[in-house]
Amino acid sequence: MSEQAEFDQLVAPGYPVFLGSEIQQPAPNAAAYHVIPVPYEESVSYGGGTGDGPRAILEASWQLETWDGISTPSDEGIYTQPPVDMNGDAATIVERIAEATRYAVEQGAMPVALGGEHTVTYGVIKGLLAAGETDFGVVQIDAHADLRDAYEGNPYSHASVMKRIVDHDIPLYQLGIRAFCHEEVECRAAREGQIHYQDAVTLVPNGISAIQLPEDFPSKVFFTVDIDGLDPSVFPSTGTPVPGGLGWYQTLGLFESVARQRKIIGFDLMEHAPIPGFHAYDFAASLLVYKLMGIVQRNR
Ligand SMILES: [Mn+2]
Repeated sequence: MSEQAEFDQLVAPGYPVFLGSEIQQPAPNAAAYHVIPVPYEESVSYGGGTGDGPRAILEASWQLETWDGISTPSDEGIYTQPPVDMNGDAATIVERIAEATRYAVEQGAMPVALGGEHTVTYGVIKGLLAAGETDFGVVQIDAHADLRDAYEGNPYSHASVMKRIVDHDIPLYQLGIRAFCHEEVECRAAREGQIHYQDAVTLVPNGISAIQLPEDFPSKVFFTVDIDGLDPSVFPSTGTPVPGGLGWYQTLGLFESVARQRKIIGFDLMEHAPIPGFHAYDFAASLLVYKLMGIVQRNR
């Protein structure tokens, strides 16, 4: 594709630096954020294409303004890592994702992972643990609970990622869920006090854009955004879209309400599956990533 020649700052063939049209790639230890591209697509259950998500988000980021309308997150330094190597089995790849995340933390940066399917988040959480992070919870925006112990026999399925995480005794707060199975409802019940939630049926019809975390929720939060948590009218670019999802401003508001109450130690955007010819969704995904950086910057 000849358009690729326009990208003069690449971290690997086809992988432009995030916002590389506006900023120079800083040294890894001089950035507040490490963008980690993870083109993982293995356990897809319906529509495919998440493996192309990180590249599309990075390309679209060259159309962003550095001023996000309120502040300039890029002033703090954004370093884009090379994409995580996707050779090998799921367990191997999860370990590599963990290693990339640990490297980000050790360089003093906040990991910002771009998927790829939601399984990637498990690797990021393992990386935070390996880097010595303790006393953190996970807040999840998603259409699906992802609490199955395994899906189609695969414990590394994107439909099981939150189960892997709560199995590490990490507290979880779920937002926008609207597709479950019985096993997932039972998992929530069995882990009352560990798993909290405000489902889409509560948030969306009532226009709720802020939550109050429980008092005993950890002081630090990793925030995972499955793009299908937003409504398909905003992001049809995902493998398993479900109607009745969160709006754009509602998503930003929910994230900000958490950032005001707790220290955000990283976030991710998963399950973006570009639709060829519809670059609006790639741009929206890159804008969402940048807006979340801005919220982190202003609430630090
Ligand atoms: Mn998910």
